[in-house]
Amino acid sequence: MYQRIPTILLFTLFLFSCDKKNKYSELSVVPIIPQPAYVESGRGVFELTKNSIIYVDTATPEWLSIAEALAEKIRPSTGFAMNISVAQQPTLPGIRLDITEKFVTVSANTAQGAFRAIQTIRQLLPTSIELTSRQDMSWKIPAGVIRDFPSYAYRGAMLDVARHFFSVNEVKRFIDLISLYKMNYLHLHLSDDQGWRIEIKSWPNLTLHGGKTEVGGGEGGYYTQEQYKEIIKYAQERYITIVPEIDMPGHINSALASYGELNGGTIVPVEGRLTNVANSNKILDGKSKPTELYTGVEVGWSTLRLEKEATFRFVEDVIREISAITPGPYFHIGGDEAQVTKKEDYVQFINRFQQIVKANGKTMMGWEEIAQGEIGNNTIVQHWNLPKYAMMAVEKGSKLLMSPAKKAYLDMSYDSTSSFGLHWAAFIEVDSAYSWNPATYVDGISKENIIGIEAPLWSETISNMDEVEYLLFPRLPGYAEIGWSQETGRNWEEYKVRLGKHAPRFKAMNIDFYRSKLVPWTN
Ligand code: TNX
Repeated sequence: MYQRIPTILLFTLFLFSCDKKNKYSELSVVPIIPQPAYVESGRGVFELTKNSIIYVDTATPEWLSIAEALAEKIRPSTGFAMNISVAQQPTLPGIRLDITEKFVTVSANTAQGAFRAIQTIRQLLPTSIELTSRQDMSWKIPAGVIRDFPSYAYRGAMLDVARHFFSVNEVKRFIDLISLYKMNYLHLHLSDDQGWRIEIKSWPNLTLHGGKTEVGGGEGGYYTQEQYKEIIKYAQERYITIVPEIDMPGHINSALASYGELNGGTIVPVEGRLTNVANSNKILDGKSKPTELYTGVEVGWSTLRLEKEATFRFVEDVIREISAITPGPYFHIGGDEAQVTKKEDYVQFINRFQQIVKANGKTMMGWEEIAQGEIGNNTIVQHWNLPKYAMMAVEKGSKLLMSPAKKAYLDMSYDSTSSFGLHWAAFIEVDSAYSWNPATYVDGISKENIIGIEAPLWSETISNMDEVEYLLFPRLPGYAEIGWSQETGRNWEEYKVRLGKHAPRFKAMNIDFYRSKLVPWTN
């Protein structure tokens, strides 16, 4: 059966001959991250001029808004009008980007694919396309064909907005940065011992009290449900799905401080002494009494109270309210480092969370420890530390999301001189962050067991966008490439040269990146 594939066409009416040479005269040498599956250089170049027009042959609002997104990217720096016109063009077979002297054609069988292709066009155009002031220069793309498709379905990053709060605008900037590299999921860590960051209408004190501070004692903050919807919409327009996380039954002090009846007891955290609290028979203080707000960085000392009815009313209300305003398929229940929750209680918690998530129409996701529960085969287990939980999950039929701390944790310092980050798992230089394969990382696990990769950015040591960007860049493009590109031939020696050529693009985008000595940066 013949199915017409919608296309977006960048078309220049008149071609001016131009003597200024484009930096990259051949399509196959343009440093694109993530690397496309297939690139073939053609003859000549496509030049964007003031006469260029964007044609859309499928006049649905969704396709028109993608064409508009392309126009908006191009207009500020070129000063060109970039009119959009709806017209039928003969379609080309396959999902591809075809660049000739006259046309740049995007063919894709989904709007999402077209949006990803536009991120490639951004990288094919000169770096200055990212500037917001008008540049007087030529805008050429070498001719050729790019065919492309993702390796993994889930390609994500996580931002911890609980340890330090990040504003709606900061989250939008984060979304912009990950979308350039074709990532499609943003996991928001919305609660932790130090802060509760999303309005729950039926439990208002969670944010009014529990959102009041953060690590180091700053003023904290939270998103109203309206603001959360604004983040969702911004992400959706960039084909990014938000995964909300409420971390339970541990990492829950901000809720216990807000509603004492939820408190299953805590060990008073003393900085630097809590590592490896045994899972269990500790005598816990303060059951059913509100705790103090917490601004330190210890983990594993708080728990929900299993036997109180209020606990499951709370869990149901939180999951229901957030699920109702989350269009994506997943709800992440945390489940990590519940070191003062009794093992039997922990398993019961996970089983109940799973039922409640399912009753609200979502698929449960959780950190690897949830593999100890009676998890169903569509529950997603996020591997971060121990291979035994990854194996347990796969044996129960679950799929894994790969975030091994030694490789994929964006909050790990680059080396011992890094100004930000922790290093409990490893120092992660740019080469180490890039040089691993999710499909072979854990013995006994293979690609069919994995939905994809996520790079989490925990925020104990960072509190503003400059600091976020320093830890994200230049590692983020590498994680995006591991998720998107085919793994055959992946090699640091080649990648570092391609990455080095992105320095001017980072600068044009005002990204504060770490100038790793391992990368041959170009100016
Ligand atoms: C471990 S990884 C945690 C987080 C910390 C992080 C710091 C995981 C599921 N839990 O609570 O923020 O280490 O690197």
